[in-house]
Amino acid sequence: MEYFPSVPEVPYGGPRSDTPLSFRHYNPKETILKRTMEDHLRMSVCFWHTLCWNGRDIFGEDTFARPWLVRSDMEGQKAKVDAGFELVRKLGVPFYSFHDVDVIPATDSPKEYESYMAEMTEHLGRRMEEGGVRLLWGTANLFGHRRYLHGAATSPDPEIFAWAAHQVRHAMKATQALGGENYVLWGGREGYETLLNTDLRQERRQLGRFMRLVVDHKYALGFDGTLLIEPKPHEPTKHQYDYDVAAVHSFLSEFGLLGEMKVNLEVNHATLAGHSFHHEVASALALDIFGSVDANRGDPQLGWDTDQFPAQTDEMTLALYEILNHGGFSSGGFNFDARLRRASTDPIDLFSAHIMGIDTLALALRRAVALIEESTLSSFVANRYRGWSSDFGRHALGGDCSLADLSKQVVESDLRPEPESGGQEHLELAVHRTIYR
Ligand code: XUL
Ligand code: CO
Repeated sequence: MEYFPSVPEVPYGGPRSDTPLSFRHYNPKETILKRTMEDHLRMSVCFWHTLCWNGRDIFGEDTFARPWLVRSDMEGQKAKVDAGFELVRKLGVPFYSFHDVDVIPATDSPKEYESYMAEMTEHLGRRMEEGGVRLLWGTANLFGHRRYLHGAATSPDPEIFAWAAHQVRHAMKATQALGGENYVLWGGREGYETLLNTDLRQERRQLGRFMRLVVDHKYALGFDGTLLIEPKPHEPTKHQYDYDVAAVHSFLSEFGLLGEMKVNLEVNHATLAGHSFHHEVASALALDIFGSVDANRGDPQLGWDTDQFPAQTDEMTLALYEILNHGGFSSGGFNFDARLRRASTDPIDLFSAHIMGIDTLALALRRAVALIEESTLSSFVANRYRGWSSDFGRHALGGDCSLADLSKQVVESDLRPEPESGGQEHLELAVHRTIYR
């Protein structure tokens, strides 16, 4: 069955294309900086919001009436997956990503869960082979079921901790069988609602133990993908332990997990943490834990995670500038963990949203490459820190000098350094001219 019969495969039409369902900037096989656009961006359709959400919110009922959501049994789940692969194929995107419960019927039985996962893994594998589609990441949803209302790894009940382990075991097995390049852990309810009932030390210890079990299991299984923690400061909980890149880095280092896990950065999670996305990307790269991206955005007038499809070329250009300067993605990519508005009920809206997101990233890639080639930023930064490669700078930073030695040198050489301009407006002008040329 075809779910989007009126939509053809979306073509690249060039920067002046007026065909609504076409790309202006995304030309997957075009080579830029020695890689194809497809390989630079590694884009992925996310099954969760895109296929599973029916438009329901806390104020109102379902609005989308998706034909693939009519049945919730295994046949219904397969129909949903088939709609997803049709979308992926028509968009010409190389990857998809999914949560375990996005693709299997709901069940409280541990055995049934396991057999559903096995059956669906086979179905997904067939569809991937037919469509030449790859898996960017798999994950287990450890926040939706009511058993997780107090958290999964951080639940006060060890039996719930064990159920979370059960899900991760089978979601990772599916991810491995499907050749997934990453496995994501987002701690949706790993945090607290009130400190009045919470033992922080105990919960952090449980989370550290859980992550260690996950890492050990990865090796036991021989899964060679990257494990990714997805930081988010709050929502649905009041406070999440994986607040932002800095918190995740310190958590990994506290529990001896540095080198074992990286981060999956979501744009609007950075916004919710009070950071720019640029900050989170640059921080993860500087701390050597950058892995992958969930590309979406918030709404300046709404305080919650609206997960809108990306359209902000300037923000994504700066993120891509950082990523390219560090050699680009390895196992990661850009995943559209993004949602339509509830009133966008036409299935065509799903295509418009993805086309806008894909073209935003493609244009941002082109602009980031231009920023690299025109080199105003890189030469400014290199010049700004030039003193640190002089003998004096190297001695101060890494040599065996003491604080008192530095003080003596200041006196002996009668140092009276003059600070130079930070050039912020000069650099902002260069960025603006490159993006809006
Ligand atoms: C929730 C979110 C999740 C994770 C995977 O905000 O971003 O979709 O990406 O569980
Ligand atoms: Co996400």
